[in-house]
Amino acid sequence: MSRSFIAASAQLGPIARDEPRSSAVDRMMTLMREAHARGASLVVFPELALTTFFPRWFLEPGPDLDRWFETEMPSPETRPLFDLAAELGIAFHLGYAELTPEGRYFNTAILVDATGKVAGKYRKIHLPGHDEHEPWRPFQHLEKRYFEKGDLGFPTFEAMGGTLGMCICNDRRWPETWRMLGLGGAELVALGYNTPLHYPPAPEHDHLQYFHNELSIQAGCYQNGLWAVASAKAGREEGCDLIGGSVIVAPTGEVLARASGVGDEVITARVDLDRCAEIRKNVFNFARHRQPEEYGLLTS
Ligand code: CDV
Repeated sequence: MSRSFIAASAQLGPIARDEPRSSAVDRMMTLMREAHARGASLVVFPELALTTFFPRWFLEPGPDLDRWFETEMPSPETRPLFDLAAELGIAFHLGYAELTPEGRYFNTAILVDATGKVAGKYRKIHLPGHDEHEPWRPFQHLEKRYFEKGDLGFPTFEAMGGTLGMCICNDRRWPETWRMLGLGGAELVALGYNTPLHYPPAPEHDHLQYFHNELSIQAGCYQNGLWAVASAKAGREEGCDLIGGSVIVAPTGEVLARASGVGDEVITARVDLDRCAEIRKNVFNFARHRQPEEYGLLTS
């Protein structure tokens, strides 16, 4: 497979609380068709892309919570997306809430290859927010309550003629995420996010939300010599504004494509995985220049 291809980020606008998965899947199929028509062979959908961002509400354990989770993938509701991917010959990345047969809850993303088969899975490691109801907040962020820390590490996968990795939303702010993926050989990182415009514990930073999104992704790409395709769930969702700003970033840290609005939107850019070497053979040649014996504090 060619190491040079067109990648798409498929940003989603808001998903209503009562919007069925079939509607979100229909919207994603429309975006997948558009990405394909624009020549893309990979399309990246956001974090928790099948439903509204439910961690903004305090929910009792049991059916009120479990209804937001997928117990199989594909399921009857998501199967059409997999079938369309196979028909078009396009790979995709999808974020969703996963409830395992053992009763474990994860914030998960999968990479599905161009034949519609799951080629890789990642479970979110950096879970933001809080684990108790905090009534002072205008909306909750209960990821720490509803999800267990991912148990798969930061795996990388052979796909798209190269090596791909994934991370999810808050993970993108942590240099450790990118370095683990870079050390694992990732040449492209797919990621989705739901980032509220208002951050209740530090509202003085609200105006920096778009900047911090790009800063984190651009730094991750440059410092590890890899590509990123980052996709937002955006817009006013159940009264909560989520940033857009989906981007495709090159290993040089340059933004090659950026979403312009906060609705459903496809952006594309040509990705050449061989361009990772521009950085990896030079300033960030890990084997030559890293000094891991000096980094003990990072894991102690
Ligand atoms: N879904 C997220 O992980 N959101 C966080 C917010 C809460 C800061 C983020 O890092 O964008």
